[in-house]
Amino acid sequence: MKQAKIAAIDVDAQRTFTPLCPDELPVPEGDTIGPALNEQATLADVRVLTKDAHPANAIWVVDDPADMLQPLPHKNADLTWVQHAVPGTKGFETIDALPAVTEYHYVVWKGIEPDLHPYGACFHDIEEKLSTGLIEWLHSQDVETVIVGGLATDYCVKTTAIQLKKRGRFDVVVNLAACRGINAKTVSSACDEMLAVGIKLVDSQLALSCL
Ligand code: VGL
Repeated sequence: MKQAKIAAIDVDAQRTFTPLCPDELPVPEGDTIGPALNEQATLADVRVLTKDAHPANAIWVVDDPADMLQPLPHKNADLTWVQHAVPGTKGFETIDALPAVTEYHYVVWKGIEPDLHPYGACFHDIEEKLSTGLIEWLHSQDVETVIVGGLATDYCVKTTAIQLKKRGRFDVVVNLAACRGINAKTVSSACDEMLAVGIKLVDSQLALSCL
């Protein structure tokens, strides 16, 4: 019989989402989650990294942060954001304490196309028609349980976790000790949305290791 495996997923744990990049999308304390991501990975058989990798001239880019979060008439780039996570810049780099990219078992680069700004790591598009291969790869590794951490709780962590649960049918645990969010209100509704689809939320390594 095949051994059911566990995967740990580090979602967008990049400097662009930390106070180290104040002109991008700084998430309070986003730079502090490296040790918690490493700890959760000790419980897993395979480790996955996802990274935003956006072109500087993407259609959703606005210069002024005051113009952010405006709806756009595009199915796969729904909101305006300031430029962030451009390959070759500091913001693209992973946060301190994480292993080199080549140490991961699988890596997903998200939002490379200028007219696609996905949040989840399982699909290149918001419409969820074009797979990144993540779900298929996890199935090929006999993964049944997925532990998710990263940035930001209320956007890419939430969407990735929900895709893994609904489209991959994995047991999904979001480790809030290894996540930080953009906004307390949207973090709270993200938690409600995740619980509503059967995702488990834990808030410490101890709780994670007791599951
Ligand atoms: C994210 C907002 C915009 C995230 C990415 O990684 O959570 N949030 N782009």
